[in-house]
Amino acid sequence: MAYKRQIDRLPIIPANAEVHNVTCHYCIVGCGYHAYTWDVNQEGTPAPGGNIFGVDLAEQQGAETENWYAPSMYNIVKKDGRDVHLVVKPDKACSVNSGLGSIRGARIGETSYSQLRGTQRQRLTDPLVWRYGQMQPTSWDDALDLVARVTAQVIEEQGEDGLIVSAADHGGAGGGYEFTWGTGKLYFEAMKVRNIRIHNRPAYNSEVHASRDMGVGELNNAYEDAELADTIFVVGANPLETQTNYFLNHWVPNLRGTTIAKKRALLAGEPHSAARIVIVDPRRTATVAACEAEAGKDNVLHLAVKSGTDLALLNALFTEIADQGWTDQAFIAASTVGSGVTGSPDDALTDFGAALEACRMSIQEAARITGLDPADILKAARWIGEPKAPGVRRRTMFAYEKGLIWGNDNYRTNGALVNIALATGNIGREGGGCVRMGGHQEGYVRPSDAHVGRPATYVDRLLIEGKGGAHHVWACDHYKTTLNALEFKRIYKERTDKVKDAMSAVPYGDRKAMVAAIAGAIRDGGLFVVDIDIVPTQIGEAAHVVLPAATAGEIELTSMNGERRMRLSERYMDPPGQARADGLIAAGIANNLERVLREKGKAVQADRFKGFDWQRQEDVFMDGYHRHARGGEHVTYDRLRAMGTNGFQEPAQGFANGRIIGTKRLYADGRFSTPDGKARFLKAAWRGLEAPGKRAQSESFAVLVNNGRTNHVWQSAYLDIENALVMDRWPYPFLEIHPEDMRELGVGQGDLVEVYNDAGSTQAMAYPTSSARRGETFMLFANPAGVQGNLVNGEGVNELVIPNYKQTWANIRKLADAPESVAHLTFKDPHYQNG
Ligand code: MGD
Ligand code: F3S
Repeated sequence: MAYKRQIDRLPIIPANAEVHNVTCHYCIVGCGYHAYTWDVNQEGTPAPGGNIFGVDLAEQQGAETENWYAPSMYNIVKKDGRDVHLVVKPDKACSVNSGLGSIRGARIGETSYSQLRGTQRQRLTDPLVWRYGQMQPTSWDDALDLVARVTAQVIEEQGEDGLIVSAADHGGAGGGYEFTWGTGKLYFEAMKVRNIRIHNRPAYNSEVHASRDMGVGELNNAYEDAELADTIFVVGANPLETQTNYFLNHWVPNLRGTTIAKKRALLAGEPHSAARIVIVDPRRTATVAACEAEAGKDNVLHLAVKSGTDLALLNALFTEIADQGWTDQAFIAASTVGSGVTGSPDDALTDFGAALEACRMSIQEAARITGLDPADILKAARWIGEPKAPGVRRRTMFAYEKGLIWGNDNYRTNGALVNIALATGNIGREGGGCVRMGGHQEGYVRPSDAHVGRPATYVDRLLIEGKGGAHHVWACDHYKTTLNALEFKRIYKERTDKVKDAMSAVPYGDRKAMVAAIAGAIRDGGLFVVDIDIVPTQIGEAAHVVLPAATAGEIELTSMNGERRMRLSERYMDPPGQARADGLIAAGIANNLERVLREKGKAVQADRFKGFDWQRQEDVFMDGYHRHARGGEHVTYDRLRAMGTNGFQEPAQGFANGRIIGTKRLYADGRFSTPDGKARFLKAAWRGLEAPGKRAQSESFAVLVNNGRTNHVWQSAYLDIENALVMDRWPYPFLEIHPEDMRELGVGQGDLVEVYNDAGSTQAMAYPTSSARRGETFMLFANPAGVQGNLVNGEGVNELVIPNYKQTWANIRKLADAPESVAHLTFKDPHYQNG
């Protein structure tokens, strides 16, 4: 049966409920919410004085009323040890979402830990250690002592390169600036760890190196720019499903023409109309369908490129725009480097003319490579660059995400898009910007990572090769989110089992013998793993110590969204059991390392672990962000609290009249993030499928396995696996296939299929999709019940170790008829339709 919440009555929020500022901890957009808590034995009344809304709830409320909440926003949780009602509800006054929720954020309430209502009961509550053949709960002191002793032993035997670290670098649910500062101070200041990687990729690197090298930080505009743009040009992103309220609250009004009055007021003296949009994506997405419905088909151009050929398209657009004279010569002269300046060893970073020559591509050639109609490429060039009236430049906003970032030739393709934005003078200007759409919120402040080097170490390969002795894993699950995932898992299990077996052979209480046994197993190729997470993960099953972290709502934390909007998300409930903030866990590891090193007589080494005497999140923030972030000196918790759900846009410029003064858009003064303030263009010639093995795979296997996100599911489904709504809809990762391809394969809707190639195999559930192109499938990524990364060969990375997931080819065979767990599913086209 399809999912039902079975709730017939919800309590009214009383007038005296406590109100807390909350930033949705899921995606980059960072919608503003309020959390309301009040004693479990109380409830409000319909009378205006008896409820938080101050209205008579006995009367019918208007269609757009704020005076309600949904069952998914509700729970009963613990606060300061007492049971309280909890409602987490979108805030209409937040400029990001204006009261909109998403299918993810509007469930923050029901995805909270509740012993009374049984939600998220899988949360980790106590430190766990491998003891007598299983994971057993223990105290923080016991667990941290073991972590410190084994880590110190590994460093003694192998140096700091023997310690491998996987650490998230995000805000939101990942723990915010406090998380990155805590872990950063531990691994980059007290230690100089080089073998470190980030949560979603196998090395410690930027996903947008090219844009940064060119002097263009990747989050450079304001969400308002999507309302002011004449054209939005978006590559490899599906914002309706992945940045939902940014799309609904800022793009759609512009596409509908409802922001014209705002445009007139802000951009006087220019003609204005509803925006046009160009979407570059090999498949027809929910975003394409929604744009057509909202803007009308004539204002939407879907460029369904052949997978991985964006660079050819972008270079042809750059060439056409330049040849037509649609470039902004004044901007190029004032804000970009002149000829002869390079700034990169291979001359790739350069001036406009040299870059244009290197990138030059004809429309015909691009049409051949991309499979597009030449007339559509010309149309896109016009929509981007053609002046909207004589002498009045078109305002074009450029956006991209994983279809580009996790696609073919990341560095050059990223640079090729920035080339067009710079050439048309569209960065630092209202209605412009060249931005990644982003994933999760950001919250990065760490000591210098310069020692990591470039290219950074391919950490997952090191682990597969048997290198390293200890692995600290912070909020990552490589089993679901790496490439070459089957092989990774096989070797990782083998190595960690060696340590488990050694541990099982000595009494746990004999610490000396235990550390010696672990060290012996490591010398024999074993790996000792400490997993720090909020929930049990698949990689966590291999761990020897598991440390329970607290998450948003349970601790105070700060983060910024896709327009650099920083907020303080306040604590409104208790963490489960003994769970602690990540920053404080990092401090615990540091304090224990200091103690153990002193015991070993290594005073100089021990001294490096001083300075972790934090008691609260705010201490971590003041030590990290306040002292080290650009403009951080103006920012404190109290000031942020006063700025509510709107916060300010980073970097902070000052503090006046009780408000932090922010920065609406970067580069508005025409100066970029380079030593001389001038942006660079990039020589980015097309070179086919760049990552090793991709071309051969494309020629040897029958179907493209394009892959990515869907609206319901958040990341690797780490909270969703215990959420009935999501699991009811997607018990298995879907594989969208054209119905004719299904017929030829003998596969019916909901059947389980094996997808396999030279790198590995995985499984998915067939979902007939008539808008899919023949031979091109789309699989839900990073799913616990079928890992797409199993199909991506280990060499499938660019020269800076950014994985190429999107270009994957494989064969398909049927495994089983649709199981009972999918019998209730609808297989209708999920896209919203015209008319
Ligand atoms: P994806 O689905 O990974 O999401 O946000 P997006 O990048 O929007 O990929 C986007 C599109 O890339 C897909 O539609 C795919 O068809 C297209 N694509 C594939 N190959 C190519 C190609 O060769 N060229 C082009 N031009 N396009 C291609 C990702 C973002 O989403 C991120 S990074 C995170 S961390 C967040 N995760 C997330 C989530 O898990 N669930 C939901 N619902 N929202 C999320 N928001 C964030
Ligand atoms: Fe949350 Fe808003 Fe994204 S509600 S999931 S931040 S679109």
